[in-house]
Amino acid sequence: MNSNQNNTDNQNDIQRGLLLESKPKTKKPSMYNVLLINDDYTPMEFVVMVLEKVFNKKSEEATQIMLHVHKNGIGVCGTFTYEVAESKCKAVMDLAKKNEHPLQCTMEKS
Ligand code: TYC
Repeated sequence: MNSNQNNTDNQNDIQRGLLLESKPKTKKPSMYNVLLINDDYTPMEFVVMVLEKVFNKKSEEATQIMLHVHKNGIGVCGTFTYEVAESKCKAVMDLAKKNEHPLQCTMEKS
């Protein structure tokens, strides 16, 4: 088969939607750290509760993360895709607001 014929076949396949991607799209999504910020007023038990409820941490790990934030001023509570990180941040801020604590949560590209 000459190259002209081959080309025509490809064009026909494209028109009929038959050609497969030569490279399958396997792009990984960007990931985002969700960070808790320390403050002087939010009770330690409340922060631990938030880490258990929002980030599904067991009480031992939740306590470790809370103490890390308490000592260092900031700490990572988890790494997620953009939409999940955004929703976790919102859940933390909603709980803090509802309970009148100044707890702050933010996210950064990991
Ligand atoms: N520093 C707070 C206290 O002494 C506890 C705390 C920890 C607050 C982590 C916020 O993200 C935080 N009660």
